[in-house]
Amino acid sequence: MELKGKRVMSAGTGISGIGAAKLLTDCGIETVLYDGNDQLNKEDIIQKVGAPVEVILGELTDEMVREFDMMVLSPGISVNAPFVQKFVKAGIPVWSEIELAYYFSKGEIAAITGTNGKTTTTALAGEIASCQSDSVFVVGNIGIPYTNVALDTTEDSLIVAEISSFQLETIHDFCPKVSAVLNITPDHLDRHGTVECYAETKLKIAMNQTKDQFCVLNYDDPTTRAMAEKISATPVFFSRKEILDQGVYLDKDQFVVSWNGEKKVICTMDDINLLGGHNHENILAAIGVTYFMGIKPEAILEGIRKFKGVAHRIEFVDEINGVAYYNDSKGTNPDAAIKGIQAMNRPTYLIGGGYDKQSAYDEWIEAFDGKVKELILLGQTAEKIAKTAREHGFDHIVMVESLEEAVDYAARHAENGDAVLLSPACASWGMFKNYEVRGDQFKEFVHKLA
Ligand code: UMA
Repeated sequence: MELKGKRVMSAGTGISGIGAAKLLTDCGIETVLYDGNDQLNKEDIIQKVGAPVEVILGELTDEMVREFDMMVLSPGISVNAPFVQKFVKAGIPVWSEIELAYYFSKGEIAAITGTNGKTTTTALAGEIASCQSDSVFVVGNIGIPYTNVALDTTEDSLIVAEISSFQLETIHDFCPKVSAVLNITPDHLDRHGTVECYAETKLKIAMNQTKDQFCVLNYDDPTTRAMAEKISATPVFFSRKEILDQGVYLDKDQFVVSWNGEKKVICTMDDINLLGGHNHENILAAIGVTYFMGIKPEAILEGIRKFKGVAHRIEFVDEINGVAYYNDSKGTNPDAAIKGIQAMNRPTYLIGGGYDKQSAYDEWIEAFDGKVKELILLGQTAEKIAKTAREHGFDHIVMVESLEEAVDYAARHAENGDAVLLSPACASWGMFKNYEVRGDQFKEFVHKLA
């Protein structure tokens, strides 16, 4: 589709909507920014774009909708939102901001999705790619809209993108050289309805790929393993439990690539800085992604040695009076939070709760494994989590109104040798702008204690 001469709406005025509007205006395309929130300030929005764009806030009439040739959708807005459905019904194309960035960008793409580990895997794959190429862009759900860099890419660029299910809902031609689906556990069910529908949306990452392209899949996860049957790309399995004839695997302390009869040891446990089985999976996946992007084994090893992890993911904050504080604000669903509590090796004051994504918390509570001294709950899901915890026989529960109160409570009660872990098992929305703000505030409160 030719975009020149079209009138395009960029829906949402978060970083994605602004990024998309900037890209469109930079390309000389008539752009209108839209947000359903009529309390926003138009001047502030225009200033963020840095170019004169029209801004519409609040209700959209059918008449207004008909004036557009296309809409670019921010990930935070569901394709089922009533105003988006007006576009769909009118036959006006709706593009994910990822699709828009893809349309304008050059170079080769590695696109990584999955329920958990995608930020760590993306950041690591980016670090590795940077050891071989001077033109690497790490973008997407990780926090840098792909649209922000699309015009800076060249034929030689490597784009490493973390892609969420939200961003995949409205892709059309988006086609990475290497895609990856790391794992699937229930998440975002408030938006996707069922886990089957959520998994199907995730698999769209490979829908345009062909045999000469690759899709990296977790062999140990039955859902992603079965995906190999449904794709046209060449599947590349990774496993930390089994030795694979063809794929990437952990053999005792060695990370190995085995492909077409050739075996290469990429690195050993001594080379890595990330702890926990889930991180071994992330490393295997990042090796698979970068190896099939054409990165040389020496550069993969160098990147793995350099990489120290990402913020908000079981991030050590400080030790105060013998109590260790960890920020796992990225633990935005029960499965991610399970990894958080599993990584603790001390009695733990666990801070949880937040926005309700209709998750079940049973497995998270079961994973406490006698380690949780007290569960400190806040937010919309506090009552639901408390009820589930009691059903599982856990009743050391404290309810608080704010994150600051949670940190204060934990600091007053924790003893030398304990840990305090923020790992909410819930999204931050409603109380915080995003998980980064929640994690930053947690760190600020902890630093104040010191
Ligand atoms: N809005 C409407 N109508 C609606 C709903 C929302 O107009 O019906 C407006 C809101 O008023 C708001 C905007 O749309 O102004 C929402 O924008 P957004 O939520 O897409 O936020 P962005 O700042 O653009 O951030 C998005 C991702 N956010 C979400 O997917 C919710 C960021 O992922 C991502 O980093 C960023 O794009 C860059 O790609 C965050 C996230 O929580 C980290 N992701 C989820 C996750 O990791 O679990 C998927």
